[in-house]
Amino acid sequence: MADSNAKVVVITGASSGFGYATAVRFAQAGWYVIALARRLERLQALQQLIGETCCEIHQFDVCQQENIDEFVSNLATRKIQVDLLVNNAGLALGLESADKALQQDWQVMVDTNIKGLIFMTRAMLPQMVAAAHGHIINIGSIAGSYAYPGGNTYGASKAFVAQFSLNLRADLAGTGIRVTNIEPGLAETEFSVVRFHGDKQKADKVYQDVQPLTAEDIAESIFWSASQPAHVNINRIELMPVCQAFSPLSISKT
Ligand code: NDP
Ligand code: 8X3
Repeated sequence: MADSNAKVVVITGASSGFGYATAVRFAQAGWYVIALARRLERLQALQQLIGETCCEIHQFDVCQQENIDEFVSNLATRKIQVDLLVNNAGLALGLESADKALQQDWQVMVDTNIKGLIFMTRAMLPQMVAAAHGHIINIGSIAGSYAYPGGNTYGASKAFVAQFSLNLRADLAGTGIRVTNIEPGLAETEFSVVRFHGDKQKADKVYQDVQPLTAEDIAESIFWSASQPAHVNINRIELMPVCQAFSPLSISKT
């Protein structure tokens, strides 16, 4: 860490999409970025872009408790105090109805979006509570508030993130620690390629003839939430592209 006064942000899922853009945004503002993800070569490219003096990278799977434990103990050994944790790593898998969805896809979404996020939070919180300082920004989704066909377990996992964020606030009242849930709508990243198990053509169709949010839009909302004065807690931000709105409730006639 070149500048020992720099604020420190830990970002999960920093190899792509929102996480990558968030790393770039915070580095531009002089923060020290700790970028985590499974794809090391992507992290290396990020580190090359923003510079080794203001970014460190760790190959890291939020579903592996050993990775979480080793990471947190490494921070403690180096006496690195984290100002902000961005729990961004997550994914949707499949868009089939609940009777046809793959159980394995549901398992991975629960392990990543729910268990990865809560266990990372659980591991990082004691140092924040001890310092009476810190901020946790979770990446939820509009899918956590609005149901759509095929959203099933993905939407439910993001509803969990929304409620977990509120309950964290309840637990952390009086500690000085802030908690925010960012709930984006349609945004073009690798999200749909992952959702459709690598089918790029199918993924491209999602963003065809529309202007979705960008990863930079989300990074900006994360940065803005983190930049408020210490006495201000942004509870949640829901944002959508203008092209996206709500469907009427459906009524199936016999
Ligand atoms: P991307 O697929 O572009 O990025 C997802 C990131 O999560 C990647 O960096 C990936 O890295 C990481 N990741 C996935 N699984 C794990 C894991 N087990 N351990 C560590 N990192 C992991 O998608 P987005 O940027 O769009 O998604 C980021 C978050 O935003 C997700 O939580 C998603 O649900 C949410 N979201 C996305 C929306 C969208 O429309 N794009 C809208 C609303 C919310 P790697 O594979 O290298 O590990
Ligand atoms: C991603 C947004 O609407 O595709 O969380 O579920 S949506």
